[in-house]
Amino acid sequence: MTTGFERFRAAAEELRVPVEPVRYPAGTRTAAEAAAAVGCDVGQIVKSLVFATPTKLVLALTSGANQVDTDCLGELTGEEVSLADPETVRAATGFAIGGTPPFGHLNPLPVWIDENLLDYDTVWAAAGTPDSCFPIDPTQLIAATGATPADFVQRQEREHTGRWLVENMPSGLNLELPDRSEPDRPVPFLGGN
Ligand code: 5CA
Repeated sequence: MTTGFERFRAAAEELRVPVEPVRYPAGTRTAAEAAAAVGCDVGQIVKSLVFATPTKLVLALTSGANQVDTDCLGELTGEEVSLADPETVRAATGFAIGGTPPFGHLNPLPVWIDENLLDYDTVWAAAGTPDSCFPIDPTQLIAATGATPADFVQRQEREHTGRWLVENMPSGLNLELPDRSEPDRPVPFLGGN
């Protein structure tokens, strides 16, 4: 029996998408595991998530740093969406959850891609098994999948404090952090809430 790894490689070849999948014995089942194995930012990991609407399935390629906002994805698809169950994912894509690649599926699905993935030169996606990934330029990933870039992820909670602002300033600004023993205070000029 062929493995998901071999089936993905064959499918990519058929689609003429050059890929170089790598196996990681430590496992890449989750985005966090994949990022640790590859040695990259978790935001660079592509989660290939299948969602079901009442009439169809869609694929949401989502940064490992983000969670899908199903209301946003529902607006994009025009119907309510929910995460597909594991049997549906396998039947539609030919691959199991944890190893589902972004393309090379049995039945190609409409694809949306989290625009945050475009911030990176290289992203890493599952290569058909929960112990493999392959690197790809996100623009090539869009070409290979026909994905539409969009914003469908949950907003990150932001701490509106002086410390958050200072820690996230471009380093060139050379601001000094306040003494860590001082409590953080809201920044008045933001009109803090
Ligand atoms: N190999 C990794 C990194 S590429 C991977 O495939 N990650 S993933 O995010 O695309 O696949 C795991 C995802 O499958 C989880 O984030 C979760 O959204 C989904 N999942 C896990 N268990 C279930 C389940 N029982 N039913 C539906 N979806 C599930």
